[in-house]
Amino acid sequence: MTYAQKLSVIDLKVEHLKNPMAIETANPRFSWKIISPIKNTLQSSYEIRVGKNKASINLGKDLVWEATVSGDQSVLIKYNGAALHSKRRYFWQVRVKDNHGNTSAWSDAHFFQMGIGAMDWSAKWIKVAETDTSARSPIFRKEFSINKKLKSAMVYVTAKGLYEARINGQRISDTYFAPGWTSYKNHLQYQVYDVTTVLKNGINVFGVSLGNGWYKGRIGFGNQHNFYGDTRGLLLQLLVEYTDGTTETINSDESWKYAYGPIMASDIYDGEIYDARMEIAGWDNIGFKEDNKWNNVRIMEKGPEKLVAMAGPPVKKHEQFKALKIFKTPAGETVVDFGQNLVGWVMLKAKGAAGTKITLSHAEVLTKEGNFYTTNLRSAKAQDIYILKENTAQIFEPHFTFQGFRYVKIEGYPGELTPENVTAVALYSAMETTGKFVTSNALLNQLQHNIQWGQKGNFLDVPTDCPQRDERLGWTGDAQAFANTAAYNMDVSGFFTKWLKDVKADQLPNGAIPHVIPNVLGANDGASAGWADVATIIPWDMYVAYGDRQFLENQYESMRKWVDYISSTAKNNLWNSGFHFGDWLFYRPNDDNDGRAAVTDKYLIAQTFYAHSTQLLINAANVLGKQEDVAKYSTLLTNIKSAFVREYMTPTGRLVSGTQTAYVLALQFDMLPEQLRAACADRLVANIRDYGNHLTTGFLGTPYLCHVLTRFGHNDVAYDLLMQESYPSWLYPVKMGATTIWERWDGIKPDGSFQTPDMNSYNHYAYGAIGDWMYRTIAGINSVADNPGYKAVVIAPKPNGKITSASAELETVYGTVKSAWKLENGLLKLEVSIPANSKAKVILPDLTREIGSGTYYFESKI
Ligand code: RAM
Repeated sequence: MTYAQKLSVIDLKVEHLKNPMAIETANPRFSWKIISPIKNTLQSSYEIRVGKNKASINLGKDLVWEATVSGDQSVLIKYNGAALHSKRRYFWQVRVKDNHGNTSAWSDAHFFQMGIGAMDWSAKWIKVAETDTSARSPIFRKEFSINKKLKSAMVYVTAKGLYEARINGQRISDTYFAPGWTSYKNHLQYQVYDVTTVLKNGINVFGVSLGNGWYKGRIGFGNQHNFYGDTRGLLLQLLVEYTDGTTETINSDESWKYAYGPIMASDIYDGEIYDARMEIAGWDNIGFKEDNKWNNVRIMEKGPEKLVAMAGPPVKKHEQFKALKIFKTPAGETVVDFGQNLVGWVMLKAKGAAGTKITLSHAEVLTKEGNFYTTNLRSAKAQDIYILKENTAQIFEPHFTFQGFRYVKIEGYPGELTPENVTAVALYSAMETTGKFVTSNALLNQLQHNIQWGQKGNFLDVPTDCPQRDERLGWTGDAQAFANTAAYNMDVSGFFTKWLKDVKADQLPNGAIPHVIPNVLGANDGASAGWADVATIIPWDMYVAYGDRQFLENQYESMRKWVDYISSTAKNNLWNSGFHFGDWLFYRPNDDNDGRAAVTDKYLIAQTFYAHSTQLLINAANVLGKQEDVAKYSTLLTNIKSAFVREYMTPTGRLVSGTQTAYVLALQFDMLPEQLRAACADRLVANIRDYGNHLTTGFLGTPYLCHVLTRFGHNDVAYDLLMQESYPSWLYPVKMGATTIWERWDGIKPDGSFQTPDMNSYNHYAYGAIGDWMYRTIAGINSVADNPGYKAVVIAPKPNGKITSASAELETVYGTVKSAWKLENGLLKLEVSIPANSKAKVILPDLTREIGSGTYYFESKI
């Protein structure tokens, strides 16, 4: 929480990003936050100026846009000045007036840089001369001179595969896994790095290595390689501006040289082999003469892909973990425990005789006997191998692979392995942490921790189902289930802006949406209910969380095509055909004599998602003012619901599948006649009680389960489920020592044995979707769809005696929203903070208040 002495403007962003380096739109949008020591503060007007020079912007000189606008809009204001030029950096600042008559100082100047236009690429794609079949990483090299005083130097770079770019022996950025994973055949991202302070006067050198990555490496099922292409390539353009006004361009072209470096093999699933004996000393620095023996590169044909600016946050290194314990397992293996299931890699320090081979294998769990267990990684080797050169201490880390692990088995380490020699590093997309959630219950706090780590581990450039086995794909069902929770924990606006472009790009011409995005499973796989509905669900969720209409504008056609696709396959308004995953991984006990398995009819599920997607399309059409579509799809929605009632419900409101998921989806999506809903909710409760207060839901029912219970007056049952510690429940894995969310409710069974290794990930965020209910209902922080992005907040905590306090903070686009309560002497005591330029409605059991910004305290009967 930021406290202010006086009215000020902070956190300036352009297109959700701080000082972005490559803006693609002609009218970028500006956002800022306002802080004020006075309650009920609203912006009454703003002044904005955008100029070419940082030094003169304060003087109001060299401006391209200057505007004074009344009103309280402070988020996503569209640029409306002179045409912006590609590659150019612009500076901007704002000051605001408030409703109390105060004026802030001008904010610090921030910048944004325009991307490089398609016509401005003069670099050529380069590749190795031979057929690109070597597992080794090629390294490319080029010297160039800087002979005048530099004003600025920007490198634009991308690759087919993954690249690591260096200048004069140093990595040019702390971004990893660039250019990121997109639907490469449609669009390929480039990155921009400011190297003005890196370049020296005189000779400089580029050194770039390439890895297979998602582009050419193993991806998807069935040992599939070369999915996007069989040849790695590099495209690099350095644009230099001198202080005398002249410019120069250094391009990847036929003058570059290449060789093969010490990365002997590298693959996302299998890991990396690095042979230090193959290092070429000085290859990426000046003064290296042996490149006269290197090969000349070949020029590569440009592909069909469009080069686009990076839309989401880059992958970076984050937390580091020291070894908690180094021990010998009963099987006699040396294993390091880092105490946290995480995604990234291990940095290893080693020194030994040349040729010493050290193997690092990764695992998420140990067997009940305490042995190292990798069967659930299936065919992913997930192994990093380092081969030492003569006796010098070296620090190793992989380049083009990542692993999901808590434990690392180390073989062949020379000498004694001590904690100083091994450090685990987490890597994930650099999203700002926005949510904090703490209660009086330690297990619940661990659950929140596990949800956050499930997110960190699976938000590595695309939202994946799991980060460790031979899969790691952008499963759409998982992503839609978790998106709301994700938007509480971290700022995922940029992350999903990027990924939704791929949803749109990989949507099939008939409107079906593949199971995974980017789609590497083939064009026939598509349109599973609850998976494909990602097309409507995430754009809407992001609109509500960030108040950004562009999520709807950009995706509207894709949303509409998806709903039209369902309609085209439906008969009499029933979506009852095609393949569906159904309520994936629902409760399915082994001994099923009494019909305890909670199997929900897949077409019943499909019908509810047909309605849900149609409703979201109507919502989007309303926001965008498409009244014809509102009318058209509202009629469709009525028909979908009638068809549901006809086909799946008895006249008294019993559903053909009497499962929790069936009742949850029917109630959540308003499928049932109003007068029957309460009775249906009672049936849901009876079912839960019958299972001894256990949930039986899978991927599709789980996200809505507690929401439905709370909405229909059974908040106590929602808490019973949440606080349940025995299988199946959210806290069961916590009790079993989980540090992330598991794919299955019983990934480890009560007797310590494992579920089937065919599909048993210990880092799978889908069931973490309960986080949304925890923020919304326990802490009570809600965005309002008709005033989205927390411009209006509803604070409505619904406590329950099972926990005595809860506190959450959410960094919204307006600033920090806080809701913290405790139960004391039979009273609910609540502290609420609302950021300036926002407002809230506080709803407690015995009071309702409208408040403006500021901090407030309330007491209410429980
Ligand atoms: C498996 C994973 C994934 C799920 C699909 C249907 O690959 O469990 O999370 O979405 O199946």
